[in-house]
Amino acid sequence: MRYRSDIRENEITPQALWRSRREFLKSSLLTTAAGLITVPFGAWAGGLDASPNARFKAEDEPTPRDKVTSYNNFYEFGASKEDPAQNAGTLKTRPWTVSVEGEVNKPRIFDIETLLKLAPLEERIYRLRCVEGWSMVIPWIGYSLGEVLKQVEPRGNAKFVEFVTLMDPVQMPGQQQEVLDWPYREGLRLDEAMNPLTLLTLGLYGEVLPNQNGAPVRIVVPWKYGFKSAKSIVAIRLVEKMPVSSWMKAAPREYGFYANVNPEVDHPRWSQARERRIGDFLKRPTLMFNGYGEQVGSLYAGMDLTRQF
Ligand SMILES: Nc1nc2c(c(=O)[nH]1)N[C@H]1C(S)=C(S)[C@@H](COP(=O)(O)O)O[C@H]1N2
Ligand SMILES: [Mo]
Repeated sequence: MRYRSDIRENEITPQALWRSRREFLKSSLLTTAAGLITVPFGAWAGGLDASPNARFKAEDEPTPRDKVTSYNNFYEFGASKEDPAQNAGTLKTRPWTVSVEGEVNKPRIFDIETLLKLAPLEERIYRLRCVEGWSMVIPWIGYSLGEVLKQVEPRGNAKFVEFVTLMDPVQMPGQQQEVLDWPYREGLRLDEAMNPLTLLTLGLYGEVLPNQNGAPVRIVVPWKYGFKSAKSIVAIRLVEKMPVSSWMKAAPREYGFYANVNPEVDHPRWSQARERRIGDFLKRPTLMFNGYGEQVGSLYAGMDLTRQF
């Protein structure tokens, strides 16, 4: 077997490395007696050991890694898709803490190193659907957000969870422009946040998150439009009242709190019936709840999804 340090930088692309690593994981699954396996990639700076979770694996072909890391929305680093990859180098991801606070019995500030070890890291291949009409398929690394929430013991009156991105106009020069009400804020209902699909995300394609994808820690909510998946978060607040997200504040008619992917409810400026998978030529139909209806449809029983968009 070959270790990262045996392979010369120019020999293989990161994507090929991810593939060979996946093959390696498969073969060790067959040969390891213990259920848990440790992959000896510690020498690989930036590498993360994660076991693929087959329960959360979109069958779609993953979007090439270079697209995932070069076509981004991250307004803190500029408004065009190329800006974050070019500008996010100013973000300092160590040291980093996430304060989990509010209506909880045991508020706690988690160091990023603690978060990396809080629960076994899983690889989950999720579809990501942006409200602008494009989508990707991304092999994320992380674990269910519920693992963190149960540690702080939410109180009975906690009904919503608010996510807050770092506020630092020097590291995040986009915050010097009043594009949004900074810091970027998003939110979920507590039952949505506790749904196992909601991922506390620390990496992608076998490595720690690149800055442009929300390093060192972000949320990924795959049945909602991409803007719900807040990047580079420093706080998770359990609250009684529905938080007002940055996008709701900027344009309440366009961005609702729920933002569930729904091909039947159009955005005022964009039809949501179809989407372009990055890399594809033709558009494909958008799926209700981005295809995750079986896991999350019951959360919205009885709700009028045209009004609570
Ligand atoms: N803090 C912050 N988080 C953010 C955004 C942003 O501008 N700032 N953009 C959102 C949008 S619109 C999308 S589509 C996804 C894109 O995630 P990706 O670049 O990792 O694909 O991030 C979301 N999270
Ligand atoms: Mo988006």
